[in-house]
Amino acid sequence: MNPARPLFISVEGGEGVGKSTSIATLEAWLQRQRIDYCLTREPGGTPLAEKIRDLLLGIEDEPLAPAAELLLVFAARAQHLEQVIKPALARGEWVLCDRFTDATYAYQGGGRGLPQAHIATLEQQVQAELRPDYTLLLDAPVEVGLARANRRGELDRFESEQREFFERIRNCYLERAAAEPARFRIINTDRPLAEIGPELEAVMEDLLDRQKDD
Ligand code: Z5A
Repeated sequence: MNPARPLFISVEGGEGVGKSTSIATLEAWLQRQRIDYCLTREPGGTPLAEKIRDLLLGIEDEPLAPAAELLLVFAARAQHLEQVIKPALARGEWVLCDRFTDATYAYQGGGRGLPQAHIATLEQQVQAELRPDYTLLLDAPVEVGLARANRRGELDRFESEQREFFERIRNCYLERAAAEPARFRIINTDRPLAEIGPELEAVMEDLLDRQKDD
């Protein structure tokens, strides 16, 4: 049962910051609170959007033009919004989304160097006024995240980029968080997991309290 307006929460960060690990903690917290929720991810979240994800992450002989990459990301998002996110919110469920449009600003904007204004135009066309209520930005130095990601084995098309690409992504995320402090919560994940879990839970308690006060 959800007490009030459902929250749309995105989880963001660069490579190997521990998103998957943290999302498991967040999901367990939602279950303990008996909050109805929808856990989903981008790119992906529907069968068609998952096919677009495969195109985006797979390594092919033909290089993917940055503009094509951007449009594919938003094509997947348009589908995901209509099929999953908006219906879940309409049912009163919280939405916990593993990456959303901040990732586009960070990867296609910061990483690939596409103009932020192009991204903002697509964001407005595809999402209208819909934005996450809160965004948890998991942050760790690039070398820490890359070392963790490398330990996982085979790298996808993004993970195969050079270190500078990931530095630009991290800087873009941190700039966006500084520009919108009411929406972002930054969690330092360059720490033992045992310290990160309680902080994530404290953040969620705070968001729940704020929602009840709305
Ligand atoms: N992308 C884009 O370009 N534009 C967009 O608009 C969107 C996405 C939405 C897929 O994302 C790609 O899509 C992504 C950007 C692009 N780039 N890539 N690749 P993804 O989220 O599916 O992929 P990912 O970034 O690789 O996330 P991941 O697989 O979920 O990894 P992670 O969450 O960053 O890390 P993890 O799996 O939780 O942890 C990595 C390892 O570190 C693992 O072995 C853990 O046990 C370990 N770990 C985690 N935390 C710790 C701590 N604190 N200490 C020690 N070890 C730890």
